[in-house]
Amino acid sequence: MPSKTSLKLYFAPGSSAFAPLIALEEIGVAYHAHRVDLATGEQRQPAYLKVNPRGRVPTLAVDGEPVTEVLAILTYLAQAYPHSELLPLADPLKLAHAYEVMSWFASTVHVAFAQTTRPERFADDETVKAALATPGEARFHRTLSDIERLAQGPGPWLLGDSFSAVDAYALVIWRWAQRRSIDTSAYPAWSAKAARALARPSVKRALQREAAAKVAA
Ligand SMILES: N[C@@H](CCC(=O)N[C@@H](CS)C(=O)NCC(=O)O)C(=O)O
Repeated sequence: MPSKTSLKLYFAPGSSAFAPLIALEEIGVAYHAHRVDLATGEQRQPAYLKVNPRGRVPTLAVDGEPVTEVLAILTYLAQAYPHSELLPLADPLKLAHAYEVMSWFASTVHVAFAQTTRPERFADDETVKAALATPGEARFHRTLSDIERLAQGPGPWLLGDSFSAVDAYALVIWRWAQRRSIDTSAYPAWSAKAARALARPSVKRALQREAAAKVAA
């Protein structure tokens, strides 16, 4: 059914859109990658706001119909392309644990990171914005320790035996930690799982796709 579906991913390099980019590469389906230039504020321009009124990436347009939010996009891809086994769809308890982790990534880890990088989301006053950075950094660090505990679970991947959307989403956070020059060797179990994920051909292709996409392609 979805083989003829047109898929267009609006993304920005280094953003949370990396998770759906990896998912698309895992699936092996044809898609168009449209880079949104966050630095120049393209996400707040009328043309993009028609696609995603919240002015954020990622957005996946499915036959022209936009789906926003990382979690929703990963869910769509996992269900529309079950051969990719991006989520343990047949095991309700395992699936619940996958959502447990991914919704925590979206609601807590991403928000802690944004407190340091996008203080304008939380306050208008410049003093308040500056004051948010230090506790945001501390909260982000605490979430990384939580991911390390998660990574200490059995198996080569975060959900155990199989690579999943959870591993793809965790790589987003891994890159954010590196971007903030955090010493990731402090998280040995997560380091091993992240290195294994980074070695996957799909992840390598996603990185190449990010690097190759031109603004407004
Ligand atoms: N809850 C959203 C968060 C999306 C989000 O915050 N994306 C960031 C990039 S990681 C963004 O678009 N930032 C641009 C901005 O804030 O102007 C999701 O999970 O998709």
